[in-house]
Amino acid sequence: MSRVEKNKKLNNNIDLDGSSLKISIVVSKWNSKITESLYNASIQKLKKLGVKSKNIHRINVTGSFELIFGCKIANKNNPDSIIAIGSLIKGETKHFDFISNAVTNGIKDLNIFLEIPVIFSVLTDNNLEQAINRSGGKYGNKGEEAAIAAVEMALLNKMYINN
Ligand code: DLZ
Repeated sequence: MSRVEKNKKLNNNIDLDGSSLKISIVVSKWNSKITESLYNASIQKLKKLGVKSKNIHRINVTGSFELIFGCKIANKNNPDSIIAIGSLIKGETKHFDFISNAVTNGIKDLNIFLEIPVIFSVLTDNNLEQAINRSGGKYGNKGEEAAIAAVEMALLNKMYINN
């Protein structure tokens, strides 16, 4: 199949076949009820897309701020993509803003400097209810979207490396 044909399929989300992929997932332990829901949805979706259990590796980190370094550790295992999962919930101090900005920028930097995609699956919510709604509640589960992005971007990357 030509690159153009492959790209067309990818753009239409057809045949997202993850069976050849190795994916790392870095999970923050802060607000673990939320991050575990995101993780479980990601895993389920990755498996539906054909990623083999033996090719999915998990690393736990202390909080969302540590996701950046966690991704650097995960990268040593040579994955095809990395999913960073965290949940930041606004408190009464400015910590939320500092950490949200740092994590967003840190993961952006990883996408610039690493040779593989790092998927941003960090919820930034005003309260717990909003976080629940986006991790399996009325707005679905963002972990699933992260899994699709991880497979799609890894395949896109491989397509260009291999051709
Ligand atoms: C300190 C902190 C605070 C206040 N809130 C959160 C949060 O809502 N979500 C999260 O993932 N982590 C939080 N943390 C912890 C920081 O991410 C980090 O683990 C610590 O500042 C130690 O570097």
